[in-house]
Amino acid sequence: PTVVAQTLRSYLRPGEQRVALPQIDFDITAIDRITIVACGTSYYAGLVAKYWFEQFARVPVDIDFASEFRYREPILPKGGLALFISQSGETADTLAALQHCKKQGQVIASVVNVPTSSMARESDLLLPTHAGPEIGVASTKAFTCQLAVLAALAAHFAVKKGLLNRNEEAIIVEHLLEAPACLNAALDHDEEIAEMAHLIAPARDVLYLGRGADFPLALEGALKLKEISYIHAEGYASGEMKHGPIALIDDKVPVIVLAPSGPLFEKTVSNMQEVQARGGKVVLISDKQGIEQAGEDCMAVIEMPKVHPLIAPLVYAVPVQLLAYHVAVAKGTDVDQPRNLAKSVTV
Ligand code: F1P
Repeated sequence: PTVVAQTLRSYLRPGEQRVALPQIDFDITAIDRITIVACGTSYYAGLVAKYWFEQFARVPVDIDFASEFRYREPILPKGGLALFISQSGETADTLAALQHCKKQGQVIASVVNVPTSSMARESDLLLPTHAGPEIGVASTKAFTCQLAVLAALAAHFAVKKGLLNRNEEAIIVEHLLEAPACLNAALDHDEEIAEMAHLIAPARDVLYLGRGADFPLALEGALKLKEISYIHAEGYASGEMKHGPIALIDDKVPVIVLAPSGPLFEKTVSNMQEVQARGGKVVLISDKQGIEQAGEDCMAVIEMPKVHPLIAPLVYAVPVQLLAYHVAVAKGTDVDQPRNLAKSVTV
């Protein structure tokens, strides 16, 4: 929460309730396509941002893993913005993709933890987080701080494009400033999640489901569990479950459902019912309203505060990170130094 608050403070002007980005020497309103490129957890932060840019700023977004992007022949629009996200700012695939886009005349923006990194130096627009170095290998606070920067950037685009008026901008800023307190409220569930971890630790496979901007959280939750507890996990868009993964469901596959209440909730409830009808054990992560509506037949529930959709991905990152952490502790794996993983993948 502290580093998310610091990050937000550097992109928002709380007194004036405005979004304030570093000086930009290009015309933001002329940008009609954004290409996001990143790896791992940073890629999932980018995928959340795709939803935000499209929803709030109505800018179409392409997104790709840097490890794919650099080996295909991507079609880049003239004058487009290429946005790179990286904790280290040194990931080889992401840096190579950045250099390719630069040669193609794209405006280069990067969201990095390290303002002196190679990616930072090559960018036209540097958007640092205030996450500081991660203690372990797996990216955690970098993710929530990246989301904080990207939410401010999406709001800035929307303001510049005239899609958010002064009042709407103030409301968005207010909600973003609530994020650190909501993250603290989410962290209060630490003990409860530690107990629940014993239900997940024996599993061989775990499925994570989410919709909209919370779908990338399902991917990130699955990645964190794989990275530090070595349990096979998959993240899916809730509505995609019936197109394949439903075949995996039985009483041995826990299904973690990330579903804040709201317009998409009903749909997710019917996906949960499909799981439960096949003996699947659901862990529902939702707010009070969602849990009252659909928590009854779940194996476990984790109650998040009710939050604005723009900050839900930041807040819901906490329970999925805590769950992965406690499952790893229950299994006795090395949380800070997971096998086979490098802090910065530079080859
Ligand atoms: C990307 C990344 C991390 C992951 C691990 C390996 O790094 O995939 O998300 O946690 O450390 O590298 P970065 O480009 O964000 O530094």
